[in-house]
Amino acid sequence: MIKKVLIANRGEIAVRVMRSCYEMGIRTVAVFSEADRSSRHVMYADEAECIGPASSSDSYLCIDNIIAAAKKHKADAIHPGYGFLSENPAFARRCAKEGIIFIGPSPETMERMGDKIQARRTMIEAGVPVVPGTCEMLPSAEEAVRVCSEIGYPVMIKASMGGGGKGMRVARTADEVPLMYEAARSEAISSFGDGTVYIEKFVESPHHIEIQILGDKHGNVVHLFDRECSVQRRHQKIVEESPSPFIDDSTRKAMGEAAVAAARHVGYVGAGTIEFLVDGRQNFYFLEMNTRLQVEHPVTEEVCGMDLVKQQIRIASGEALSFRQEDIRQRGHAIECRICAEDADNGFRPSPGLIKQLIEPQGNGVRIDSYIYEGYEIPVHYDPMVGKLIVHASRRDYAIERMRRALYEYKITGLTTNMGYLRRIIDVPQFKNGCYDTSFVEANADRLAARKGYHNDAEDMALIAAYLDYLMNYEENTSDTRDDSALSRWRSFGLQKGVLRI
Ligand code: MV4
Repeated sequence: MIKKVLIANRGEIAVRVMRSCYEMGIRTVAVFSEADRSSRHVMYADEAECIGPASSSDSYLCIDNIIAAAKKHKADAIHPGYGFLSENPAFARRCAKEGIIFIGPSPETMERMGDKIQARRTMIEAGVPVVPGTCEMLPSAEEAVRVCSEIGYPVMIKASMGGGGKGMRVARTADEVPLMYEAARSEAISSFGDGTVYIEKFVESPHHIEIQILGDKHGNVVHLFDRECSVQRRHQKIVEESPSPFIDDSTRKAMGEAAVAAARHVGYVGAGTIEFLVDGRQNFYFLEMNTRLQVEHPVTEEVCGMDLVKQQIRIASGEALSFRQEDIRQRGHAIECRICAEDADNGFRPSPGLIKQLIEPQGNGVRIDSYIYEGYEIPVHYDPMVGKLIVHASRRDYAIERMRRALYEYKITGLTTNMGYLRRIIDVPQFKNGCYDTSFVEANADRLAARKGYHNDAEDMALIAAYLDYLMNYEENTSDTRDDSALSRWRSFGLQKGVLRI
């Protein structure tokens, strides 16, 4: 029985994990850096321990300090969240050595999936489709040219220890290969200390679709269907949804089965994600396996009606899954928007600062996983994501309307966030009709940019009129004298412009 969990993380995910712990009667221990003393995950925990200075490498990435905190507070288990040490096999191994349960898969599985060449080999063994390419390391640029010409152009040269877009280059002709080979290699060496690269056929404008899986210690494996994650910018996801509006039910079924086969083949224990590239004709190829809980897990929770953190904890305690594949259904549609303290109009520069005012959306089908509060100062040292807005509705079009409503209800002042950018995304026709792939953000860059000089005089006048209309009629009420049609026209205009919130 797990009685106390230390959360080796910060921010919204630390709070998210604690919520499930409390519902299970489990005590929580927060760890925090000196920059995080006033962070909500520290207030929310039963116990808390400072593990070092602001710099992540001296605190949230410091295995010794985290283990020391776990021992001091007598934690039975550690939940790593995402990022930081969540996919670090050395950390999982150290937990085992110290007699602490690591809430996640075995270090061997993490190692196997962390090495992309090994992961590709494993998936081929498991009968899961991979992108055509190599499963050996390439000793030289000349060898790379030979292999690429066999595969056919364009190709992608990728770092074996990479992932998330680092150490990756496209070569469209044989001439480009030596340069791209060296570029991928040197980036891999400087980022991962390992210059091993491999080659894949380049899939043009793919969809990024992933399958959530759960495996227990008794050999049971199920999948929790798909998440569409194609709204990305520089390998950072911005909006995710489940189910994917792109794939049909037969592809969905085949991807689910492939993901289960993959997890079974490695004896996967815990929650994991199999990422696939899906081309325009719905051919899918294994890309990577993530051996952690992901940022976008809530959309799966909403449609499957499941708490993934509770499942992780039950699995780690040795319990068998209490449901079979046939018991899991996708109900309705869920969308998540990542709220970030960054300036989308100025190159997505991080813009940390003091939260002056915070009004969060509420109501039917709205969920917020966040950690900020009024008066909180977002530290400069960590990820700019301050929270996630998740909506659930019976259908995709209703979910989009709900997301739109919630994004206009949301108010964060004192710093710049990407709220305006998110509001623009949900109004892009390709997003609305579900016809988008990973080229979406780039392809719609003009539409998504906050246009300078957009507010011309006529529009400013209209905004002022909308606001006066709102003040005079809406608040004063007297429904017998109010011109409802004019009011609603001004209101919807004001809402559209982001001036009115209700
Ligand atoms: C690819 C690809 C096309 N063909 N591999 C980007 C992140 C890393 N996990 C793998 N990535 C890609 N691999 C082949 N063979 C295109 C991408 C890619 C991408 C993938 C998923 C989501 C967004 C992306 C944006 C650019 C490139």
